[in-house]
Amino acid sequence: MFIDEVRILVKAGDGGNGCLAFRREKYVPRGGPSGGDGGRGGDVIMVASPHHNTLLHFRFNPEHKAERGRHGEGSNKTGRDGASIEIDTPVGTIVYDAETGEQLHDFTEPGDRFIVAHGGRGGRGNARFATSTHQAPTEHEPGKPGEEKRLRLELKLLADVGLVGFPNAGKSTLISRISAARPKIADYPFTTLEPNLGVATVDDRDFVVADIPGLIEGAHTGHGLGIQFLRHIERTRLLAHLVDVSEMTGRDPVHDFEVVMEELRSFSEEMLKKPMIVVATKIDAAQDPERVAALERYAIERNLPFYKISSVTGEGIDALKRAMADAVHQTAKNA
Ligand SMILES: Nc1nc2c(ncn2[C@@H]2O[C@H](COP(=O)(O)OP(=O)(O)OP(=O)(O)O)[C@@H](O)[C@H]2O)c(=O)[nH]1
Ligand SMILES: [Mg+2]
Repeated sequence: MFIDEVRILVKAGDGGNGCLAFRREKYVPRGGPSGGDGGRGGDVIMVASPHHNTLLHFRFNPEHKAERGRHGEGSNKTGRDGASIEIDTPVGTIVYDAETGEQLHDFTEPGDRFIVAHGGRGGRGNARFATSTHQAPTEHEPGKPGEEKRLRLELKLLADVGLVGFPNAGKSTLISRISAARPKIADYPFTTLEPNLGVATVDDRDFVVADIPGLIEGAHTGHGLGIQFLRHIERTRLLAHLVDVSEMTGRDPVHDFEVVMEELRSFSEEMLKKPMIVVATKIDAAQDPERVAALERYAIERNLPFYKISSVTGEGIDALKRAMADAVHQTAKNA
């Protein structure tokens, strides 16, 4: 299951109350005020963790509360501060206040920390109110409540490679060949309704691949599944554009390629600036070599790397995987 949005409740610790007390000592008839301050409530801090890729753990644990501050005590004892809690969230999480819709933070780097709810201040004890003219104060404050917020967390998938192409182009089949992802695969369009993520490994280099729904002509006007799902690959470093070159499509591969490019453009110009690898798929089922050759020429004219694969026979898969890893790590270095 792919999860990219979750709601959680965070509650920082309340401040401890200030204390009302007077010294009582054996040989001192009238002691002075000695009520200590309450401790601060703990904060709720979110931390970007490189070890989390999804918001799934929040589904099982939607409430996070920090400890309250202890109350002040007599003999001028300040209450202990409440402990803060840290909650891990994947890099790429954007935090919104669920009530106002305001964006509070965008976690872009591992280790990035942000206080989502501040602990309440402790109340002052009566000792703090003593002055030369006011020697037996009875004033003391309650602790301030800790902040409580409903948050909406949104995670844009931090995939490195986005697979784009027509429905049925073989995107899900490819991700199942190069990663442990096991998405639904079928010979009808729009099999994939939700993005699938897979981790591919070449030698010791990992990269995350996102398999998304197919695009068709007019997707930006709502045809098929629309284009909104493209936001899941907005931050990828590389696009692999899959074009079915078999006769089964009944369409021209070069035309398919252009249609998808147009849909990408209508989502955002940035999409077209991403490095792209052109992948001719289902070459085992392509009878007419000219269909493959035409696409290859088209790619070469545009300086786009070209690969041909069959997910059935395995032909070309390793070379493509290696090219993806190289491109991902190359753009990582340049970034
Ligand atoms: N002959 C052949 N068939 C393939 C190959 N790759 C995928 N297929 C078949 O093509 C059909 C569509 O494959 P999918 O992987 O579901 O295609 P998709 O691009 O994910 O499709 P959507 O999710 O609908 O966008 C399935 O019946 C696959 O078995 C291939 O290399 N050769
Ligand atoms: Mg699919």
